[in-house]
Amino acid sequence: MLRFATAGESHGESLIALLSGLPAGVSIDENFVNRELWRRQQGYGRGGRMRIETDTAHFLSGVRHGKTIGSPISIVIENRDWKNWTEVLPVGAGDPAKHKAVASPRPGHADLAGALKFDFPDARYVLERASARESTARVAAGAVAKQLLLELGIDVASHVIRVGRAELERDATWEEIAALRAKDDVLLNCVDPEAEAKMKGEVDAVLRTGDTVGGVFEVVVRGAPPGLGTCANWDERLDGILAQAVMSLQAVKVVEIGRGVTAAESLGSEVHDAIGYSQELKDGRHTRFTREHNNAGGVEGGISNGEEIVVRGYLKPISTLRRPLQSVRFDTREETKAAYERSDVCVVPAAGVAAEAMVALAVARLALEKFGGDSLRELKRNYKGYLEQIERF
Ligand code: EPS
Repeated sequence: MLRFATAGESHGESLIALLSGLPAGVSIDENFVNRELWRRQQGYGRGGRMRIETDTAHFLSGVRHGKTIGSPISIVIENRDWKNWTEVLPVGAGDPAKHKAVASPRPGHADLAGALKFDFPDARYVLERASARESTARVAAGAVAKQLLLELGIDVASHVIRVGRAELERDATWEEIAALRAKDDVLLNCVDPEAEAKMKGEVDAVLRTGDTVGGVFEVVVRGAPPGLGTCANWDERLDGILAQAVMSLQAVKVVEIGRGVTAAESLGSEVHDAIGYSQELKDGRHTRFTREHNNAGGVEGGISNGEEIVVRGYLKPISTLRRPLQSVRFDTREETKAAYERSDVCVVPAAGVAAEAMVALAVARLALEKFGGDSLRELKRNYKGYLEQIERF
């Protein structure tokens, strides 16, 4: 079973990803992993921290001579900022006078709920782990999962479709979305320059007013076969698994599969994707059954149906505000302004990259469960047999 976990605090020494259950023989390109980490750091509206960090994956185990060997993969990503925090956030007792407490919880962050839960009169320890910095480790693990999926011809990409009130008002093709990954000047990771300029305007407006802005990203999986996930059990349904994977990302408040949100206000005849048939297997498709459109986002009955899997994440605005909201101090119970340390004002493109990682990990897990194999050769043989079966269906 493909499993992964992360550890590490935002301003601790490093972040860690531990990934097990991958077959042996998958080529791992460290440059690919580091490019994914770089992509997560980009975007217009990111804060000062991204100028400090150059996130780089250091593989400790599980990969030898550039290939997985079937043992657990551990990856360390150094926090360069740690050197500025050794005295204020030491592992040992340190000097309490130098500790950097956060006593004015930020509305919207984990500060208050976490302080109450863990019994800290200081939100520092809570925010250290709640921070979206943790998604760095997910992206490293996801980059490994993506390399496995690419061996099966399955690719995952994302783009931004809304920032604040600025929206991409047309559909994007897979080619447009996939091409964004090669860009070295990521602005808002939008396929349409005009829409992207409007999105930038939304970020500029909140930069001026000391506020923050959220938005919507879309993750697309290309090349997935029909049959991942199952209608048999509630906790094995693909849509439920994708929802948890993406909803678990910091600041994501809604996960939509396909056109789920607008489907709620539409008629059945307008929503469902009429079925056709074509003798020819086009564009790397695995089934001859075709669809009029893909409002289902590639998932029906909790099972992938062979169309592109489309998952959208709706992000609330970042909760650290330069013009802070009202709060109450933990120590004196006096009214105060919420704590402010440097922060991002918009992270929608970065969240999209983190969501790609989560979706890749979920799809890789389900593919391994369905096709199995301790080596890539065995997995590919099993996969080929299944594809032949459904292509003949
Ligand atoms: C982040 C690193 C953090 C923030 C951001 C995400 O750096 P710092 O707290 O040192 O400025 O930029 O954190 C949050 C959005 C959050 O809510 O805590 C990163 O690497 O993505």
